[in-house]
Amino acid sequence: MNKLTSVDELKHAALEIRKNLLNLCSKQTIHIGGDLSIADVMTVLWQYQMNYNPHDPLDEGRDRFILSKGHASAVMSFNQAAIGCFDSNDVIKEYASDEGRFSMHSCKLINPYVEFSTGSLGHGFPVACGIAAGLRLKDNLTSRVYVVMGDGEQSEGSVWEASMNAVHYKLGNLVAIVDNNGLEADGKIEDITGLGNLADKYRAFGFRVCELDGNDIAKIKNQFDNLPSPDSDIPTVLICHTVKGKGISFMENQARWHAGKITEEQLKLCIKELESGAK
Ligand SMILES: Cc1ncc(C[n+]2csc(CCOP(=O)(O)OP(=O)(O)O)c2C)c(N)n1
Repeated sequence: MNKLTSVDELKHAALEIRKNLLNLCSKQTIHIGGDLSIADVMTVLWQYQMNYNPHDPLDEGRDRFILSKGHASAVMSFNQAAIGCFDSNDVIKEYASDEGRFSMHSCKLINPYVEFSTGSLGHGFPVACGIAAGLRLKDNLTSRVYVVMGDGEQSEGSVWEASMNAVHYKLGNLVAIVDNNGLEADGKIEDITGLGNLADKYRAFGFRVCELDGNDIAKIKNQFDNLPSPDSDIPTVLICHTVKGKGISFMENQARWHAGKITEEQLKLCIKELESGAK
């Protein structure tokens, strides 16, 4: 497919992703809260930013994407569908079925467009760092590695071991993205394992740190447009301030909607709310 280039096109694309997510959520339980919070970033990443050819998913020159918060597999699958990896109706039909290509957590064994299977928090980010280091060893100085983590995921020690290594190995080809929605599965991050000032923490480790509204398409696009060159020496982290459940008023900022299923009646209300918000 042709890449989307304008903010308006990307806003429309993000609306379509949200509609697909809610539709799927009316069929079965998905991790809807964290899918919706990161939907705008994922849309700009997959439909504008990444160098990725769905007809050649193993092309050496591709950008790599790791969904470290692997439970948000639905928002990734719908973005892959949007760029032509498969049909979005396939995602709705096959998601979490025994024979399907799409599971509750991102799985490489059944979906060939998944770079690395994830779901156990704290694993994807270290792997992304390893892939970024490996690209350097292979003299690939043009590909980037993008990795999306949750803010609850930041309490995994492996995130900080990997951060030290990312800086030590000068992985300027690494772009870490934190979905900073303030909620975990059961409650507020600050009540479970408070993160303090996350930007200062990454800065102290030696990252280039950018903070932004992660539900603002224009701001997200702008951050991607201004990334340092992939052959540079300092890894980037984008701390994206987002709203869990973004776009659906009864889900926003509610830990109860970390995962769940909606009724057909609720689906109609959700679609109406999304469409009225888009005007
Ligand atoms: C190692 C590990 N521990 C626990 C879980 C169960 N779990 C799944 S999602 C989740 C909450 C994650 O919160 P966050 O990273 O903030 O994700 P988001 O709110 O963006 O969905 C937890 C604890 C897991 N998947 N992996």
